[in-house]
Amino acid sequence: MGGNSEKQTTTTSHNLTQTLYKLLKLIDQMGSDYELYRSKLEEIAQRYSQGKIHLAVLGQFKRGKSSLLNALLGEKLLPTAVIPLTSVPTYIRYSEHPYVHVSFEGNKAGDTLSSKDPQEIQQFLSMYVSEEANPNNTLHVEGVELYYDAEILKKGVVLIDTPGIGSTHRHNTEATLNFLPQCDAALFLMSADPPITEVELEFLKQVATRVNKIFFILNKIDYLSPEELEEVQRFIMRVIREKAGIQEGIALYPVSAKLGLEAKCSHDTTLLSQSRLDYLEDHIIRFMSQKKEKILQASIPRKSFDILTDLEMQLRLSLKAYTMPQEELQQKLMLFDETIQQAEQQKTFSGDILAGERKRLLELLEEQSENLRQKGRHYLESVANSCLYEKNTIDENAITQALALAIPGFFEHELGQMSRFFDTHIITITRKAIDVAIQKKQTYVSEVAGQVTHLEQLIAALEEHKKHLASFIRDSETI
Ligand SMILES: Nc1nc2c(ncn2[C@@H]2O[C@H](COP(=O)(O)OP(=O)(O)OP(=O)(O)O)[C@@H](O)[C@H]2O)c(=O)[nH]1
Ligand SMILES: [Mg+2]
Repeated sequence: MGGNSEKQTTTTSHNLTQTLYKLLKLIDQMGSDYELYRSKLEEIAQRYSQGKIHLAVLGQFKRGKSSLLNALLGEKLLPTAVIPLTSVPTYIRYSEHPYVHVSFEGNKAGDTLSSKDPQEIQQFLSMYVSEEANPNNTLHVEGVELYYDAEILKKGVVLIDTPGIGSTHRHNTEATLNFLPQCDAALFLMSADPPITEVELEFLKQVATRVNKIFFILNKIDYLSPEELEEVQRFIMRVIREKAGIQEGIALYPVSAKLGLEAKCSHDTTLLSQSRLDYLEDHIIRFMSQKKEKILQASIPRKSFDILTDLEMQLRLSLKAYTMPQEELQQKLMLFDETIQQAEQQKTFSGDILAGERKRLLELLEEQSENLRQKGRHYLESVANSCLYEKNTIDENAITQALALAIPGFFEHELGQMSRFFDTHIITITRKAIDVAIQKKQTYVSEVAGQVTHLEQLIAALEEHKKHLASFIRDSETI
């Protein structure tokens, strides 16, 4: 049984890696407009191949999220306080040699501290992740990473401290909601003061739709007597089931982060077991070594699916932008064809089309007038000469009469010829202008049609990949 299930996990893992790889290649074809989706998917694919799971501590402000992480890490590293504090998510990853790296939006160079001293690390972190020093992230911090040596981090777990929700600092709630898509599993922190609020419940519902595995934690149990603890636990479990609608896989872990940290720092095993931190920690570590791959196999397709849904929407918007003008263009083209037909019938054309040819026509007219002038002079000279020589007379009256007789016939003939010349010429240049316009429009239409087909093919391919990812999501076991 165990062997079969292991084999199945390996096959799923191979198939999922292949699917993600193919998807990245597909997005590569889409160009720089879709770079954001590519980088998100690449980050997910990379995390999957490295087996890194994102385990975030989530909850209302002041429930003791940063304190619990300190207790798990065994040192007071993350800043904690009685007022709303954490304003930027902090990623905690494994490294034998501790250091902190802060990156900023834009081109600003990052800030790094290499130190083994917990106090120094805490002071450095305070400058960037605390509401007091960096309110509403005015320092434009993009990411904070703490590299540390702790048992839990060695299992490929990336712990994440998040800003608390529901405080008067709305941006902290927003920062955490925006962060949810990056979260594979969560430690959902509550405490007894008060047990669970409306805001917390709404937040929990959102977390449950996004995150595949939730560990429910009741912190600050040092405030409670054993009877009170029992009562609070029963109350919270009921609310989770009845009000949040979560039925499966619920376990509530009571803990005192405060006592846990104290116990670890003073190596007091009695206090440690009293804090119940050891139980929680063992459980998370055991769970991660047994089920990490399964959580990732459920979480990664889900996150990729969400990215593809956003990407598909973007592609559909671009498609709409192309098809709308195409319809308009087809209509315009039809109108244009009609206009050409009318123009052909009338053999007269709009001033617009001829605007470019006007200068050439004027030159042609000048040329034709000069020809006519010369031709007229020669003809009239020949009429006068024939009077002089043939009739052998220099009778001025006779010459004038001969010229008067010849002039109307000559001009009638020449003007007729000239008018035919201009008619043919105008038709030729207009046809040329129309042909160029038609050609231009048709090239554009076929370019747009090409883009539309390309986008339609991309959307169809995306839909196929989404079906594939949906089958991974369906096949993933309840964890
Ligand atoms: N008595 C008691 N106090 C605790 C415990 N855990 C945390 N606290 C106190 O609760 C207060 C809030 O702790 P934080 O760790 O800063 O809480 P947080 O959830 O990170 O707060 P935000 O970052 O503002 O959301 C601090 O004063 C802690 O000392 C606990 O187990 N017992
Ligand atoms: Mg905090």
